[in-house]
Amino acid sequence: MSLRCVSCGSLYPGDPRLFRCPRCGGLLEVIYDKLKVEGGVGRGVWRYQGALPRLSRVVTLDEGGTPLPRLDNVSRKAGAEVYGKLEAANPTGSFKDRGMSVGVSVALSVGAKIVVAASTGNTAASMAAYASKAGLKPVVLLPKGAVAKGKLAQALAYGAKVVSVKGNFDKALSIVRRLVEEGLAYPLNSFNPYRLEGQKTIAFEVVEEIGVPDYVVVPVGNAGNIAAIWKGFKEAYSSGVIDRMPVMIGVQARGANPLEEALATGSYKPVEKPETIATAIRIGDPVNRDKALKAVKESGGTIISVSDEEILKAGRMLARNEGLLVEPASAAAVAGLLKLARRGLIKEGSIAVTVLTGHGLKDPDFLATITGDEAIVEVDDEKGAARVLETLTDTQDNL
Ligand code: AN7
Repeated sequence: MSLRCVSCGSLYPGDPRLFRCPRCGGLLEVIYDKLKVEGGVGRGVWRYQGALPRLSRVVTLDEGGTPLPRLDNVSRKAGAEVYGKLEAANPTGSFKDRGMSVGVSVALSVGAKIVVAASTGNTAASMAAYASKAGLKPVVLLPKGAVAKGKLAQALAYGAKVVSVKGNFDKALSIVRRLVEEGLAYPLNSFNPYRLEGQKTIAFEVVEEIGVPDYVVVPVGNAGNIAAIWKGFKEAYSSGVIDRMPVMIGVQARGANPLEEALATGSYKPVEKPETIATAIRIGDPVNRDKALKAVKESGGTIISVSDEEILKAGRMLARNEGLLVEPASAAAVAGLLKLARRGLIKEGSIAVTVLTGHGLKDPDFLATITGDEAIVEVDDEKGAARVLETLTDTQDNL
């Protein structure tokens, strides 16, 4: 196992404490001498252990192996066959668990005692859960007042020390970088290339279940996941498991869209004050931008953005018409796909996978926004309840 710089191509031994290329400062990725992508035994992330770091002790909560239902209404609207990769089905309710299983195992292997991450919420909840299982102390740096309530409650419940940073996620991440440079803790943000290894298994699972889709649509925040999934497809291709590649579509929130802008203008500039209801992807300076931009360019894809209103609409549609409760960042993926379809950019009858990254229950404020108060009716007795049903049968043909 080695590390390769994605910017200058330099190669290094697989040192789990190397987070930047010593030559050019670029991001690193894990490469293997012997790569085996075919599924092994069981289900979930470690089914693909031939394509993951070999570790003496693996910390797992049986993450991965998530469902991939067909989204009938979204499909009709998009004029394509659309599936949703239900990452809410992971142990802490988001795709981060795939990465944390690998990342926390690596932390153990280097003898770390404290693990640290900046987070918009899901990384915090996930790292806290895996650290508690591993007997490590989790410390999370969260942007003050900008994390969905369920995620904060999760991180605290799993026993994390929460450091509330006056500022946004990007500031919290720059603090983590300095703490790590001082050797105070082992980092599990996605600049740690080992974490992304777990997340690439999303690609392997999709391939095993439905083959190679035409499009994979991924919400983009710090831009690690879209890069990880693309790496998964590339590895499946290079090992001969698949013979074609999907187009990668990244979706950012309108108020936090530095990568959409970078593609459109050809030059990268962070968004100083990112704003969106999708707090998970309220990130103005994505650390994995080089990997993500490379992934979408190589795949012939793009990065677009959607407004908060489009996110709300997609979230409501997923709940009301598909029976799926997802958080705003995940709804953004579906909003993005529908936007491209409206512009005629999704081929008729093609196959698309939307990565539904996190559970709706994590964000009660979002749930309140997509729920109408009129749905609750107070009654005193059976008669009152019967009247409610009668009004429904009057107005709709329910029976
Ligand atoms: C539900 O938890 O960055 O582009 O600190 O929680 O890989 O960052 C979360 C990101 C999409 C974006 N959907 O993934 C964090 C954090 C959900 C997320 C993303 C996140 P990346």
